[in-house]
Amino acid sequence: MNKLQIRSLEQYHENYAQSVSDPEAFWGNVANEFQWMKKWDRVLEWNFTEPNIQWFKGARLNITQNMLDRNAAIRGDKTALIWEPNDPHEKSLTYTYSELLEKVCVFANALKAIGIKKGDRVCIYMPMIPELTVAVIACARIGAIHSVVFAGFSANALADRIEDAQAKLVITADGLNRGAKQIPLKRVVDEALEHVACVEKVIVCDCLNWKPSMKAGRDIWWKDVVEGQAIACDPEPMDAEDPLFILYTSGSTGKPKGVVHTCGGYMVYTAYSFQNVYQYEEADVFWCTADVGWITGHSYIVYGPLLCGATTVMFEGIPTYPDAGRFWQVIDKYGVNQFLTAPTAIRSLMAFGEDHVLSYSLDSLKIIGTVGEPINEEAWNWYHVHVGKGRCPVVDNWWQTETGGIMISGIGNISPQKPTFAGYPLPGIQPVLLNQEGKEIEGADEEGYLCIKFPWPSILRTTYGDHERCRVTYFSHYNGYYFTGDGAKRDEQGMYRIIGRVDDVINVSGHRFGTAEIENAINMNKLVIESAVVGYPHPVKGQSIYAFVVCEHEIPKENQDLARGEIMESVVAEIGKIAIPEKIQFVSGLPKTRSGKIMRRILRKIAEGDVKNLGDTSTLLDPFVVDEIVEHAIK
Ligand code: 6R9
Repeated sequence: MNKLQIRSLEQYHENYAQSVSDPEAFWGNVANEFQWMKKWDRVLEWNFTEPNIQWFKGARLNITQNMLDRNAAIRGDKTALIWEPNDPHEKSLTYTYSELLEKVCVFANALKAIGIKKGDRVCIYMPMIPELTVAVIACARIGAIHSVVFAGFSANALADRIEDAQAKLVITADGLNRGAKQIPLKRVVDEALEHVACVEKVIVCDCLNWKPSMKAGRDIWWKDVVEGQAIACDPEPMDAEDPLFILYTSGSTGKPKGVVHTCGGYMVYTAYSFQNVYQYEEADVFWCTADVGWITGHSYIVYGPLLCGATTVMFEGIPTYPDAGRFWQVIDKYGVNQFLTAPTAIRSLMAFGEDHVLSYSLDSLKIIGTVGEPINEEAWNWYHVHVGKGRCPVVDNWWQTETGGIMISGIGNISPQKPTFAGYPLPGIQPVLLNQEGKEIEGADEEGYLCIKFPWPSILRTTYGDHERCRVTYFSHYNGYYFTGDGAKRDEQGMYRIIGRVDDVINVSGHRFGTAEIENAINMNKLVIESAVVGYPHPVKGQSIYAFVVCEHEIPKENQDLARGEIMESVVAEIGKIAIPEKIQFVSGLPKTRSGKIMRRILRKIAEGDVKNLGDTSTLLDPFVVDEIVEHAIK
């Protein structure tokens, strides 16, 4: 993929200009670096009204042929995947390109043997073990659509996602390791499947030697399905616009939606963005600490790096186990050259002081990245000074599940860096800032709604089973634009700083939640009549969740902690531990307008502790509820 690499700032500007003046020529040229079973008839056809976006129309390919067969042929003995276990004393594992190809083919054949075909949906609910990566790629090999669900989600959340995608198969494990804890997974799957009818088979990988109960006729061990399978499996020819995967993500309203990415465009863009942002060179080792259950893991642990023939590290553990030096120890152990993590991880490690990071050399590092949420200046500086030793550029990668790949970011050591600024758009990305009226804001030092006015190859195509929802959510706010849901600012050099969500999405430790989704979970509790949830700034998590809850009966002070515990249980059951509100305040009513809309603006101010600036409360149905809420607000 080196041919795709931008080598200077001048070249970046040239490429960017070409990508805007002639996008078809630009992306056609990039796409020519891949293996296609049949080339496209047309590079791009699109409109943002329906929306209908098609890249490389008429082309046929298999993304796994580009990740594995092509690389196995030219660098077969190069390490493709390094797996580092949760426990540093346990043995790590490595797979060369040839070995990974074989593992994927064997499992792909196993999937076929149990009746999984092109177009079938497969739900993957697994620990961060090599089999997860193998399962993902094996689905793509045979054209089955994977839907990976992060293993921290609850049985109900998992059931919703399985049901929505109508998955035929679930792939899971007995349980997972997370620091000093072990967490059951098979049990969660069993519970989820009590409520869904579409699943025919469950493949269970043995990770903890727990021997969970297996349902006859439905559940099969991983080792048994792969037994005797052939080590070759032809890659299924796919249309460029056939779905590759579904990944559920939260928005302002309703239940999480299944974002759909397709084969051709996602391949071209994840490889292109990986190669450029991280300036990957043949002998480099790349490590992204995300979980494969999120888009960052899909694009920058699995697809992007393997498409580029890279060595990618997959880490089972957490940053603080057995101690807060774990990341740095792993970097030294493998000589990691490019490292990507989240601001929340950086902030949590900062809290342990510098000694941990100073005990390791980190000499191998060349580029360090951050992703998932806005990074504050203090964390940026700590990362730059103590991890990057002032020598490695910090690339701040702004993008979304829906965008498939990095959109605005530093490019290695080529583009300028400015703390808290993501930087310039990658070639092919045309961001604009819009004002309230939907007019483009020109000039520097302006803030507005961040939208994109032209498609790029890995833009989402639809939301699974509900195209109208995709249109309404992303393409109807401002005519002719993809709306990101983020606010941003542009400086005089044209660099972008992402300010955060402007909609009802809360970002807790880089995880996205819709306020409606959490309120729905809280309201499931029998004590509760209604609730309103807002985000407020948190020193480590970025944002935390504050819930204002109205109960059927007033809860006496001495029983409030118990009631809080029960409400948290409801959230754990509906979504998972990751969505627990940090603060729960019982209130007698919520501030509503005369038309019945909850005024979140006011609740947000209260949650932030900024009660002097509540703004205009005159349109409230009952202004007195605000006084009561302010008086008992949780500090
Ligand atoms: C890749 C990913 C997307 C939302 C996005 C924005 C926030 C992500 C960011 C960032 C500031 C960055 N976000 N990266 N904000 N700077 N570098 O995280 O996808 O889970 O879908 O979240 O995360 O608010 O809209 P996803």
